[in-house]
Amino acid sequence: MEAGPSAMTTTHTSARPDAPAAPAEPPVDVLVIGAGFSGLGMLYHLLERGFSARVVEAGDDVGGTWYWNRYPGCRCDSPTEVYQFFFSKELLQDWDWTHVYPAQPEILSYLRHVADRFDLRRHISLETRVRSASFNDATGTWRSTLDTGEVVESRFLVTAVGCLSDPQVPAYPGLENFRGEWHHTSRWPHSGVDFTGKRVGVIGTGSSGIQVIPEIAKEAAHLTVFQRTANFSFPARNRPLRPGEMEEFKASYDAIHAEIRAAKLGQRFAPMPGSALAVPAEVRQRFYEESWARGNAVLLFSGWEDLLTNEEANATAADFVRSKIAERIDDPETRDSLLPRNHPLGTKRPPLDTEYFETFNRDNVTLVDLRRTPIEEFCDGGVRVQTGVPDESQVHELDVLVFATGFDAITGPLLEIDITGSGGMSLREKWQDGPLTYLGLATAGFPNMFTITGPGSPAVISNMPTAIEQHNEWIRDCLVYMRDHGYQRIETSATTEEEWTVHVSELAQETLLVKVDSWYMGSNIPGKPRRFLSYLGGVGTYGDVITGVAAKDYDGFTFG
Ligand code: N01
Repeated sequence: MEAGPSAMTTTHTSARPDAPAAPAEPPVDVLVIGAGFSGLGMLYHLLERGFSARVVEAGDDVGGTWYWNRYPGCRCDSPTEVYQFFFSKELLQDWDWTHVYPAQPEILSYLRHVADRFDLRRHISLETRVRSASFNDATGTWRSTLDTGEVVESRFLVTAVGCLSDPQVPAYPGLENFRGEWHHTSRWPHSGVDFTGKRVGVIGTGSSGIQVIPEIAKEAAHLTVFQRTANFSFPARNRPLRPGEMEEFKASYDAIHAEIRAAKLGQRFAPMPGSALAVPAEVRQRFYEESWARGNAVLLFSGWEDLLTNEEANATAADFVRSKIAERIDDPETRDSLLPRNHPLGTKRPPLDTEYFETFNRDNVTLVDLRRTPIEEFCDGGVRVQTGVPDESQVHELDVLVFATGFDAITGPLLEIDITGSGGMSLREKWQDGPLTYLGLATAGFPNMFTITGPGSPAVISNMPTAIEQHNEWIRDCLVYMRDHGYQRIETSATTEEEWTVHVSELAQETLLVKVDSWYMGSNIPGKPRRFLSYLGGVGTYGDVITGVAAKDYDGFTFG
């Protein structure tokens, strides 16, 4: 085991859930909510710099996204050499990945290994949720109430709650009447689900649906896929790493790290300058063919920079991808429903797949196109859909129903916690028309609170661990700066966060992403303000911005 960070004092008191107790002991420096990539990395950095820290995690183990999402087929779609922590050279050298895109159990093992190797677990309370957190102006501390009834007082509150951790089940009536079992992909039973001989329905064809559908089809007696929006998907072309490949990565990690920190997507992809329309059609076609053969969304991520800003340019790539998808599907009617036509390529998060479209060529798989036959209700036997004939409906009989219906992204997990800032201001009320943040890291009126991968940061538009490490390091350095200067309190202002939020919005308005409904826009959640939630300037540029803020004595923040 590598020498772990030194043990720090943590403090807590017990209280009855109905009686908000006052903590008796001095506050812990930092309370971190969540023990996924963000929380584990944050904890490592805090302990390493001598802060006391406590992490509270709802799951019964660490892992975050990779703890909760255990559905068959679940795997990462960032290449393995970039999807990991870079904070420890020893960790990078010791850990061997097996595949270009590792499966969920492997990534979970990695995160468990990180927790053990750096002796992080003794600072983590598992199976515990933070119900509420409120800032006390008199003491300048946060007081957080856990679902155990315990109250934890901390000088700083850091949310590491993930961007896609608040799963959503559609509100069609009648789910309580369904006789079979149902599961959300993000709350998958640890014991697995046996589909053998069963009639299974999957609702949703985003990244999760596109991964789980081929796996269920191999096992179920019959699989019915309920599709509302046909999706562009790219073949992952996943494979085991070749002999010597891991050694090559290990020898190049410094260069890989520098590359992804400077890159727009935090990945080893870089868009080409110029317009897709400025080159001859044959040149475009050749590039698209070569990219397609490489797998992943290379065509989009390494393609011309106007693919996501110019509809005509985008159409050249979208037409190409549609033609490739069409080749993979035998039945003309099914093909017609599976071809994405209602949004430009890349405006919804592009999934990677393994044999997704080919799955619909199987005899035991049926596609239900919800644009033609919408869901009416869930019923005891399964899912009732309209048929297109007035007053006529049809029930798809099912034994198991799987919801791959996504998340209340980015703001959902934050607003699930009842967070109250200075003067009793509620975060839910403050953000009711949409989130306001400075750099996606802080929000005015909530002193000493940092939001890892919060709204207004690149996060979901990038390789998540790259974005997470940017935030982990920035927060660590900020706390060290405060300690060195004897500062107790940090906060941003309403003017500063307004300027940043407008900037984030202006960048988004230049793209096609704001024109479609997606979870990026919050439009998958009824009633959620429709607003692009992430920073599109890129991880490299964003890194320069937040480093520049720190270099100017945390420009945009005030200390007390
Ligand atoms: O969720 P989604 P997800 N009736 O929101 C449909 C990451 N991720 O869990 O498009 C019927 O993308 C909805 O239809 P529509 C990744 O960032 C990563 O798949 O809204 N259908 C859509 O088809 C990803 O983007 C990985 O019309 C309904 C689907 O459900 C993000 O997580 C793997 C419906 C939801 O798709 C979320 O992906 C998995 C309704 N009422 C996830 N409501 C990897 O890295 C929703 N749908 C590999």
